[in-house]
Amino acid sequence: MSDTEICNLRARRIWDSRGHPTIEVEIYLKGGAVGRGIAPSGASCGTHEAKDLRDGGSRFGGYDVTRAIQGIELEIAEILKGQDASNQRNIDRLLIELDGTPDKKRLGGNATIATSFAAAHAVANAQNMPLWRYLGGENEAFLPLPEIQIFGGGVHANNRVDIQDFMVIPVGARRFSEALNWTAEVYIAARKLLEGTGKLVGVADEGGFWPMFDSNEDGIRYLVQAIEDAGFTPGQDIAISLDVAASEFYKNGRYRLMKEDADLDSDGLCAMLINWIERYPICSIEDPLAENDFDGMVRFTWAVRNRVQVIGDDFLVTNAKKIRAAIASHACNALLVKPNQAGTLTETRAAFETAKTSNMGCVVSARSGETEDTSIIHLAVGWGAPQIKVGSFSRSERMAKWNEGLRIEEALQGGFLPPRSIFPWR
Ligand code: 2PG
Ligand code: MG
Repeated sequence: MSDTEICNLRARRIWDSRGHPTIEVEIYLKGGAVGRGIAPSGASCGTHEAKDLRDGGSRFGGYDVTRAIQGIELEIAEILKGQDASNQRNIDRLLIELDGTPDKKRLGGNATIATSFAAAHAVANAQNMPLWRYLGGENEAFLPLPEIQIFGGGVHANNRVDIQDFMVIPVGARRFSEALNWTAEVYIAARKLLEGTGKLVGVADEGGFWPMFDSNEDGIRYLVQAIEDAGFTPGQDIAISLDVAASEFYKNGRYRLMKEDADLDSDGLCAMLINWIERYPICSIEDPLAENDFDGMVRFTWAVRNRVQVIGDDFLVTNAKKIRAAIASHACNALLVKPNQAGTLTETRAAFETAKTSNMGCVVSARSGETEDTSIIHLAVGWGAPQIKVGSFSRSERMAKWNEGLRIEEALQGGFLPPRSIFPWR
């Protein structure tokens, strides 16, 4: 082990795609290798996610991370020095025990996830392997099917529309690069379409267009049009996917949609979404109902079963226990995997494996606050996740991940997408 023994650890404040502070951790190994991990951050967060530790106050809008960095340098460094970085399970167990809280609020989930990733990167570097190969071992690797945001809304776009993400999934593509080629055409067509109607305001947090739609449904209509304008058949080549992020507009048991001027109960929102599913080529819906509307999720998933992928994001918060409960009640049929919701790689993997062994769909996901870090695509390839979402098709914190996928595809000399038969929307 001596080559992979941790001899030093450093943390620094760097800046994310929203201009907020975030944490970068470097782990130094005895054999000379170094690994770097960076914490992303969400805006539409689930209540039960691991908590970021932020300083509060007025500096940098309260987002500063000096306390979290101190915790890494004073406490985490102390317990990790001398440990074997290649024993990820042990590294993560030490982090969890040192933090000592159920949601990692003492040291911060941002501190633990950056450290956890840094350990994995350090060992991959020590073994001269790309991270995906280190995480995947000798397993036969494939590329994940991309899910790409075209229009942004919700809290990522000042609530201009209630639905958070209007996305595309190139369901007919055979290779990762082909999926991106098709997406590029749709993104360009969408811009042209919006510019022509004078509806374009700018781009939202994840790089999707930020348009002035008159209704939520307009977002879907424009997306269908953009797919057609780009020369594709909606539903067959490229399907639509929504992240409703419904917790964000759920208050006191009601769903308040500003754009529709509607005040709906759980059944009312389900009916509206099912109506869209019947009229548009929608293959996937994330967080259709609020994180604590468990019965609503069960009813919705039953109603659209075998037709649509129903993803739990805030609903499952990358937590194996919550996933088991959802599986037992058929409350959704796919998991969104966000490592910083769990706070360590080991817990993220446990969530992923729980979903996988129950034949749930799996989408590995970046956050709305990101950096140039590309670990997420390595994780998807290494673990064999069938899908990935990292935001839109612009802004370098997004493109860094897509471009890294192209490099991995080349390294795999084929890099095919998973067989269509594994997706729930067939
Ligand atoms: C989501 C994510 C990423 P955030 O809701 O799925 O799109 O957003 O990181 O703000 O939670
Ligand atoms: Mg989401």
